[in-house]
Amino acid sequence: MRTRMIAVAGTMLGAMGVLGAAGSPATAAEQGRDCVVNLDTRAVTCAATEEQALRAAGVAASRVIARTYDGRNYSGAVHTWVQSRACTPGYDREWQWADLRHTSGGNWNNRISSVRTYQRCDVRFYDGLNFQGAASTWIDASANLATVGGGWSNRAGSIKFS
Ligand SMILES: [Ca+2]
Repeated sequence: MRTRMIAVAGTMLGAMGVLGAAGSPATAAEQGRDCVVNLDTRAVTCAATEEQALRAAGVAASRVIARTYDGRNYSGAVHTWVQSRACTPGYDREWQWADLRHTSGGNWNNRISSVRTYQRCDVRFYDGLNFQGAASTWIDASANLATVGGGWSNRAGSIKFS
């Protein structure tokens, strides 16, 4: 059994929703297309390139546990998911993101087309927000999510990491 606790996504997303409404959504796109999502703090930092976003976030590249891409073959805009620890070998859900509409890098619901994982982590996608609807298998990497069982290109609304 794992003892690690995950963030209470519902509460955090509620707070994020308020922030998003109060802030200027337009600035997210202006900040850049590539975003670093810190699963510890739930902070999202966007910049013109991933390297710049990591630097702006103050996060080492060694902390990356997954990258999700807009395009096939690990191309296009990227979300870089970072955490302070590696994943454990078993599958449950060590971290999660309940609503891909809220990543500060624009609306990423139904947009991810390829994915890579690191640090012993895999990802599981859910069709709907808040882990509703169909779920994918646990995925280590896929250059074309359309080929993953059931077809997962431009489909995920929420993600779990384990
Ligand atoms: Ca969906």
